[in-house]
Parts: sequence; structure tokens; C-alpha cells
Amino acid sequence: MKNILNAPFMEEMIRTTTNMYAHGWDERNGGNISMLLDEAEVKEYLDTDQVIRSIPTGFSAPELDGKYFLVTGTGKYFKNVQYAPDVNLGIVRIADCGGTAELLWGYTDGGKFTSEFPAHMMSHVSRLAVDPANRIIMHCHPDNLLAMTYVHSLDEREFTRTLWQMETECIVVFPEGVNVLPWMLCGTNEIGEATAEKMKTARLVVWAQHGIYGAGKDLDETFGLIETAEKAAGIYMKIAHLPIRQTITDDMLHQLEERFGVKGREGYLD
Ligand code: 2HA
Ligand code: ZN
Repeated sequence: MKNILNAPFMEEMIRTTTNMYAHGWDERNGGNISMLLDEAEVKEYLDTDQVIRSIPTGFSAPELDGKYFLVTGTGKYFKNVQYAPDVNLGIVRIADCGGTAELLWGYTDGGKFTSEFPAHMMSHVSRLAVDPANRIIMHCHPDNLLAMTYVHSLDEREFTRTLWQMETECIVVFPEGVNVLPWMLCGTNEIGEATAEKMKTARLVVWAQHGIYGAGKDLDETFGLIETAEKAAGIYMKIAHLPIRQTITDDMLHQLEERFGVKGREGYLD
């Protein structure tokens, strides 16, 4: 059996949580990540017949039965993942129509998966239905996106258009735009269901006054999505209080669509 701490997926997870902490997006125990793992790859590192504990999830997601996930732990700090991955991360296999997570590795202090597990697992279901290559759901608290939800309209078309106008790359990176949820109580099945519904039409879902969810096929792509939206939000927060003299027009956005072979969300451009 190979050493799981050297698994490429483990190294990537450690690098990403460390980097996200360094960006200031994951203060204290803020943020969480889940990564769908390939069963054959897991079996190179773990005896999948050895279940350490069965942990009830409190929700149903039959689509995920038998799937393996590497998940950050509840109450754990991203800054500490690199020093004690086996305490701060866990690998679970979903069973009982989503009702049980079988712990196969990690959470060695008796802990369990993130409090946002429902939003993660339900979002995986939504994204896999749209894109079978989706592997990652990532949540964090980036300053500028959060700030923007206090001063900007939460209308999804308006929010998306503002981000597209703040940096040329945005419409290329997230042509489907960002979806937005109003403030809701976090950690619940309700916010999980609402997030998953929004994930059907976009890989980015803003949680007003809280943070953002991203989805993608790997950690780099998902991090890059959030990074690009956050950069645009930062430009907005720098200029929103100043007189605007020029911007990226809809005509320019159409030129970008053509040049990069992308199509902005239907009805979002004039
Ligand atoms: O895990 O970010 O939304 C801490 C959080 C909850
Ligand atoms: Zn959060």
C-alpha cells in the first residue's frame, strides 16, 4: 500500500488549503473543500474494507452512494492542514442513499466532515449532472466578493454584469455568470438545497454576507474561478465610490465572446 500523504490528490489539497489561507479567504475555521476521488486511486492507498467509523449525514443523496470524497474537517483551520493532514482532513465513502459517510482515513481526533457537508454533497450531485468531469466543490470567504454583497444589488444578472465589466478576462473565465443566494443560515440542509439548485446553472454561487461556492474539475480550475471573480470584485470595491468615466461595454463583451469562443449567459448582454 502506498503512503497516502504522498498521493497527488493529498498534496494538491494541502497546497490549496495553504494557499487559500494565505489569500485571507479562510480565517480561523472558515471555508471547506470536498474532492471526489477515483475509487481505483483510493485503493492504491487505503484498504477500502476497513471502515473506521460510520457518520450520519442527515440528508439524502442516492446519486453519490459508493463515491469517495476527501473533505476538510469541521472546526478545522486551513492554516493547519499542512502540519496535520490526518487530523484536519478525512476520506469518506458515501452509503445508505447519502445518509451515511463511512470514514476510511483521517479526522484522527474524533472529528468529522465540514458543517457545510450538505451543501457540498448536494452541489456535487448538481454539477455531476451538468459535467461528469466535475470533482471539486470549494467554499471560502473572499473579502471583496463579501464586501460587494453589502453595497451591490444581489440580482444575478446585475451582479454578473458588474463582475464582467471589472476585468476583461471575466466573461471568458465564467461566461455562465455567478448565481447569488440571499443571506441564509449556513450549515443547514436548506442552504445546501438552495446552493445545489443554483449550481445547476453556474459554477460560482455567492452567499450574500458570507462567501462563495465554486465548482470545477480540479482544484486549480476551481481556485482560479474564485480568484478571478474575487479580483473583479476587488476592482469594483476600489472604483464603486468614484465617478466612472469608461467601462467594458456590451459591444466589447460580445467581441470577447467571439474571440474566445464563449457565450455569455443568455439574456445577460444587450
Ligand atoms: O466551515 O465556512 O460556512 C466554516 C464555514 C461555514
Ligand atoms: Zn463559510
